Amino acid sequence: MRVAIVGAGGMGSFHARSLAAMPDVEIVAVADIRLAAAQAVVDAVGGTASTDSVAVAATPGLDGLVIASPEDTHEELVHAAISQGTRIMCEKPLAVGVESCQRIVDAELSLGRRLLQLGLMRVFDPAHVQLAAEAAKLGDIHFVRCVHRNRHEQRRNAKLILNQSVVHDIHSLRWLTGREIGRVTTVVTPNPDRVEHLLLVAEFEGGGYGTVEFSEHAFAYEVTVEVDAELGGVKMAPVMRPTVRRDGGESVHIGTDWFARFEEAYRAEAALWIDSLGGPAAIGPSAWDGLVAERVVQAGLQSVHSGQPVGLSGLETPSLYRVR
Ligand code: ISE
Repeated sequence: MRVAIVGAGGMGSFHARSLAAMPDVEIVAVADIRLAAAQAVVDAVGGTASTDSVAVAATPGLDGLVIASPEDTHEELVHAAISQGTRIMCEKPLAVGVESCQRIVDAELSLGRRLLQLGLMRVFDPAHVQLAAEAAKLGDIHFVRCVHRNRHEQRRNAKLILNQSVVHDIHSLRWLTGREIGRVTTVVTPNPDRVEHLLLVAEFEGGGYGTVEFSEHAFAYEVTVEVDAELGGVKMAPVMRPTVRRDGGESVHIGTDWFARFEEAYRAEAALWIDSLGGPAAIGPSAWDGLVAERVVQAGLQSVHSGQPVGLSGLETPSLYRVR
């Protein structure tokens, strides 16, 4: 499989290394606006370094393209790859703005084929998968609580936090319940330009609530989910970590970055993608999931600014996207 990677930051270089370790995968190009970053990845995995991401995305004859560049570049890169019929693994968010996401969905709809797998990789995380399997046995889901703690140094605004981080939890809410979100209320502290904490309350179509509690500068990186359902509830299993006993104390190191926490999920996600390249169409989280999540993100943002709940009009899922 001839694969190119656009974006040589943390995520792009992680994907490049795990893909290069798979049998039958050849990394043919790595693009980044910083040539040195692209070259550093090429030095580790092979291929050619470039600063022209769009040209790399539009390379004829690729089996797959990984898009791990900043989100405002995604739309152009996705269309460049789609124009060549190239399969795509695109990091979340799909794109910024509902219209951009809609144009990507429209491009797949007019092809009549899914080419894109979206990086909403919680669905590959063993702890999430176990939780989903148990929740599915407990009847109607009434409530889902997602807690997402980051340990970021930088200060992000509400738009970036919703698009880059909370988008994962929005997908978890939809995936776990199989329901769409009909109304969103979001509050932040201390203010939308510099968020420390964000609380998003989602009301599902057909009943039930979900919450996302997000913290930007927490003590560690931590993602957990709890579900309450008709017959009981499920709490996500704690990640297995050793308890270290030393100097009269016991401690568990939780860690501060998502690569370590979700390493297995990222690898499973990439393995599924490579496997799917031998089949007729992309599987896993889709461009449609990206569009729906972006609608919730934008509604959430509107709510942050208006202080009011924001309703989302119902959408009919096109048949191309009905099987997940
Ligand atoms: C980061 O970009 C990720 O994708 C992580 O999964 C997420 O938990 C984190 O909040 C984001 O900043």
